[in-house]
Amino acid sequence: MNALGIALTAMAIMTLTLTSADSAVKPFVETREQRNAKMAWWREAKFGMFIHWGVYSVPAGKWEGKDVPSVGEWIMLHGKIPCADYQKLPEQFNPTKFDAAEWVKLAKQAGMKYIVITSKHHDGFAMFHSKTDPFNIYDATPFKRDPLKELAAACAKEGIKLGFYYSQAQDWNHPGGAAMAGGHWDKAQDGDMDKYLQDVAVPQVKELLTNYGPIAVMWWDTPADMNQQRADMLLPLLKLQPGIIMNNRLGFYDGDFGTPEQEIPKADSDNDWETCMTMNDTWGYKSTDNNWKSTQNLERNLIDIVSKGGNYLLNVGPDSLGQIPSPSVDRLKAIGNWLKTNGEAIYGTTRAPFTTMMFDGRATMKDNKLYLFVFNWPSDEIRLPDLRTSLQSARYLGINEQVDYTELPGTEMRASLVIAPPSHPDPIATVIELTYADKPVR
Ligand code: FHN
Repeated sequence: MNALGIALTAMAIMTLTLTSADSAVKPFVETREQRNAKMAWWREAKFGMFIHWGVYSVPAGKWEGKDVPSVGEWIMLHGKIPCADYQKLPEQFNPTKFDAAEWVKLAKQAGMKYIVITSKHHDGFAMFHSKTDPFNIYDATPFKRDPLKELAAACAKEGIKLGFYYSQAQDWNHPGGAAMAGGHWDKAQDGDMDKYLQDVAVPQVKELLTNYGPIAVMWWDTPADMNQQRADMLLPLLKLQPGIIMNNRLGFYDGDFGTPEQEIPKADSDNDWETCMTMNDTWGYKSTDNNWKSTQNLERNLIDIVSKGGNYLLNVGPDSLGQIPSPSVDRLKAIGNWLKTNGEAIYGTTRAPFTTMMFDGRATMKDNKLYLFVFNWPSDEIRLPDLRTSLQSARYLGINEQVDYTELPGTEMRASLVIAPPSHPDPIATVIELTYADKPVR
């Protein structure tokens, strides 16, 4: 499939994902207080690590010596690889460099508060010791370990919340898995979807929500051919994890949060949403994909997303030895370093009382404080709109200088603020903390 075909495929997936999963049918009966209590940690966390890791990291984007133009985890479909050939891959999958503690330590160093990892992607290969089906990393590879078990233990030890991604509808190696974006290409894939759900998806999700300790997020994906009857086969399993939250991609039902992908929506509601994004162009590892976004781009994406009330789920795609690519590691460490001195302007904040920025930057709010993130300073000053409260103090986070500001006269309770540029602005973003007499409102 050429690049256009891939783009159209992705569009089709996204349309299906965002429309079919964005129904208004609420999956749970809960009070506002119950919902707020359930979402509290997630709204505070703001920043998570997405991990796309699977047997597709073995071919890493190439098949029979040729590049397969697609994201790494879609190589089987775009390469139209026969099931029997793909099912030989686990013999070569022995990620001896995998170290769960190292991955969790990196997430913490990056300032990430939760991890969502692919437990089973569309290729149907389970990255855990599934008793449901031997097409899994424990039974089918020389590795003979359960990386999700090891990751769950490392997350519990370090206080990082753990979520599982599960492809509940698309499954290219089990008969009856939904056919999307080019459908089935191998007779072995033909079968009944309800039987696939009953025999594979339901028991595997049950294993995931039973055998790995506290699971904080269920991250469903591509709800192809899902309907209420099929969603109702899976939804009750969440009762195994009291307090768990789920995204909006189960199918038929809405979810606890929206999932804009590779994009940052405008800030137009107080709904919960999470942008998921790659650091290069692929979710699953591809040896040829070195189109890495800059640290500044990634950091400013985090600031932009949080200023609009969202979470950022930033992806890493480990290789077939279990190593996170070094360009990802370098970027995550740099982002974490910036968050060390500026994180209080990110974690636990909400949208500021104005969305139109009068300067090249963003703003967040927490209680009686406003945080301004100035990306590029104008030559003279930045201005803030009038706010119904009085400014008590101003300071830079991460810059050892006084904030030079003037309050211009306005109505008795409303004044606009002019702030002169510092001598050494932060190249990612200069953060100014403004403390007011009470919560700043327009
Ligand atoms: O098809 C998948 C894709 O491989 C990747 O997992 C993304 C991540 O959100 N979800 C689907 C495309 O929307």
